Amino acid sequence: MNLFQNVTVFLLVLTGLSITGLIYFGFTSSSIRYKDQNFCLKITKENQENSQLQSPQGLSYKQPIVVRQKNITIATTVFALGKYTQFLKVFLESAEQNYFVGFRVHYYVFTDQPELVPEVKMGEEHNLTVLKVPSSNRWQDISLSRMARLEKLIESRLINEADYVFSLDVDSKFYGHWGVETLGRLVGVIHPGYYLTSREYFTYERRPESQAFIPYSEGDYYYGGAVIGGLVKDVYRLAKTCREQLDIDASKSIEAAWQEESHLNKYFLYNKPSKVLSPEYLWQDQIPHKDRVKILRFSQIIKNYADVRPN
Ligand code: UD2
Repeated sequence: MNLFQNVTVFLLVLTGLSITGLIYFGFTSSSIRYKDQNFCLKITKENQENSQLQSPQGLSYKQPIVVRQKNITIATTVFALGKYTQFLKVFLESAEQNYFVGFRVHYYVFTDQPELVPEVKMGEEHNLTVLKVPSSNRWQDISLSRMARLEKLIESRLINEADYVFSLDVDSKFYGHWGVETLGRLVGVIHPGYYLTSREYFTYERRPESQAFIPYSEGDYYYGGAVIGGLVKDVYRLAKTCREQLDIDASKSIEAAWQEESHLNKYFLYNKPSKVLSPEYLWQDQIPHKDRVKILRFSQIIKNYADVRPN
């Protein structure tokens, strides 16, 4: 064999070995893949066999209902004494368009002149009870006596008659929907005049002699006294505590800067509301709202204090 023949033989042997090697590796790697697949298939099959998600017989049950109205009663107290009876018609008529429509609502109207409570057509499952109370010649007394009256009403009736309770100012109008989104254990609303204000400018009671005292370095929000709400037992605790604090102040001849609203703010500082409503839920007609709140829901109507208050 010459050199040329030797090289040819060598190359043929090398090619043969390479092909054999490739076939071998190809086979073994595909068999590994196959084994892997086999393993995976086995796992999947076992999973499927053990799966709780499979129901070969099918699942037979009623289609769930997305929206189900809660079977609840919302008591709503409103005070209209003296000339404030004139606000009842607009308050009630606008409430009937917007306020918990489709839910059971029971209004309790406290007034010194039951004969002036207007006839307003109530929606389905909406009722109104008029409760006569003595007149008062100081508006401050009317405003702050609401806590004591709310406390008594809850004790005597609401504890058995309602799930939630709201106490609302009567000199107001509903402009938009007010529904279950406002419900919570304890509900407060941010006063429309103070939602951009830093706490040292809040009109909290600043005299340490008053039970409503809040120092300048404390406070979350300035809450409006026009809207208080929540579960009956939580509002009861609030009304009872504020009434007790008001009594202590009265025994010391101190009246907080904003009557029961000051005590409410003190209460909310230590007993945080579980839900804080935005000023959409308590605006004032005299403040332009377009650039500030998207939806106006409840707003104080413009009134001349000198004309409507007894003092
Ligand atoms: C603020 C509060 C109010 C209350 C008051 C305390 C807001 C928007 N308003 O409103 O809730 O805390 O300060 O001083 O947060 N009322 C009568 N007859 C009267 C006087 C008052 O029925 O002669 C009742 C009525 O339900 C009225 C409520 O008391 O809505 C509050 O009195 P207000 O509206 O005169 O008090 P105001 O506007 O200073």
